[in-house]
Amino acid sequence: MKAFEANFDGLVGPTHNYAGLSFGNVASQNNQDAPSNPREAAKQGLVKMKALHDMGLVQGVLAPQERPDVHTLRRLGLSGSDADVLFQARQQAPAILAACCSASSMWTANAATVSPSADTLDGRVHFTPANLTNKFHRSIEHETTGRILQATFSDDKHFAHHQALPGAEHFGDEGAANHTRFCTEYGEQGVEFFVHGRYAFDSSKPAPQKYPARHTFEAAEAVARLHGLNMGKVVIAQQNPDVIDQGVFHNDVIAVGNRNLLFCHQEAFLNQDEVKKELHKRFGEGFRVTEVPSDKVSVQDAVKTYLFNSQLLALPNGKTLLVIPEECRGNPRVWAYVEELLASDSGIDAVKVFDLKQSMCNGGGPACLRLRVVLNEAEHAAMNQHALMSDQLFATLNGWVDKHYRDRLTEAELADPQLLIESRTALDELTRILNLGAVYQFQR
Ligand code: SUG
Repeated sequence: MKAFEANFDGLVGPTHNYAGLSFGNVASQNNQDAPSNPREAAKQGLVKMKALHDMGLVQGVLAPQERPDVHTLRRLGLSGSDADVLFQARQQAPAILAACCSASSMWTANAATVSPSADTLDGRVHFTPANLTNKFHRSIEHETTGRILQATFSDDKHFAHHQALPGAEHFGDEGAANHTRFCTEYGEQGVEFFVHGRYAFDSSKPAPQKYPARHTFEAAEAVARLHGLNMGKVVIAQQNPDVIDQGVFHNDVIAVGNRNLLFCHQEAFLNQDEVKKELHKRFGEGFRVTEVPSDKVSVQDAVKTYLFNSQLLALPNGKTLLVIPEECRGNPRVWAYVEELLASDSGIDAVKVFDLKQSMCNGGGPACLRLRVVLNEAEHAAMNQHALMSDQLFATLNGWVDKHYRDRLTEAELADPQLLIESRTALDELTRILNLGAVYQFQR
């Protein structure tokens, strides 16, 4: 049966702000306290989704989360009315309040790991929401993420949903940001490639010194087991600890792959030659690697421009498109390299640039904003059709953003009880637009 890759982008939530929450993510730290523009952020994301839809690709939308998360604040001992909880949090625990207001679920590359039905033992598409344990503001996403994924892919004949891994740092799991699937045809068995930052149960192995390694080897192995993957078609590799220390907090900041192509930086992996050999061996004939040398694009430039946080897309005509952020065009070395890619036999045929500045300032590029789900025609027909991008949905969501979103938000305003009311009103309406049912705690 014909299969293809669908992209599910996270819709930016109404509380999008810059709180400097992600140690090890250089952009997040550098933009702490800058005012944000949630309306513009949401619209920049919608423009990308609509453009991909217009190219003939299957594009979906995943709803944002309920923020401020007063339920978590209550678990942490803040009490009274919702307004009281916010007020007290601002007085007593402003950093925790900021964490409970983050719109970070927009980066759906971290929502889950997804294995297509062609790779799994029971022939279903498997989803494991990522526990995101390394960052408190992200560790509170997975329950609602799981509900949104179930509401989007609800037919258990086709879709299997797992619980997130145990929420201890030993099983730190950052989801698809550290997972790539290679294949010849989407509907045939592929090679699943998991990348981790450290070993939790083996301290003899190398690890970064300055910034945290968020994802463990043990988490990667556990997800491969849960999904019923054929271990002969799985490669698990370690990220180069030195690049984590330079701000590569997820593998998708330094490598991207699709079909038979891995596009990566020369310094992406520990023992890179071995990793490439292993991928060639498991994939068989036709695997190729386009490796970018450090003297053309430094790790620093990769982190600044997010060249590798790109989407490698198979267009309906079979050509490969690279979707990159505007920051790449603004950097002469990176842009010269992109031009070289297009002029050479790189496996990349075309490039499209998007302005995603609102997300980029928090360290989220085009690839962070999307979760890839390979679907065959039957699975595509079985999923929630209301979550699929269309001319109509694009117009509806733009109108919805105009109606509910602010065009400026600062950290000082996060405790404004009106923001909570605005956010819940917007999300309540969104669940009807996307036909999700009661996925939020305030609706249950
Ligand atoms: O987890 N930033 C996100 C960015 C995630 C990018 N995703 C991928 N590479 N796939 C993170 O670090 C910053 C929020 C703040 O500082 O306000 C933040 O959470």
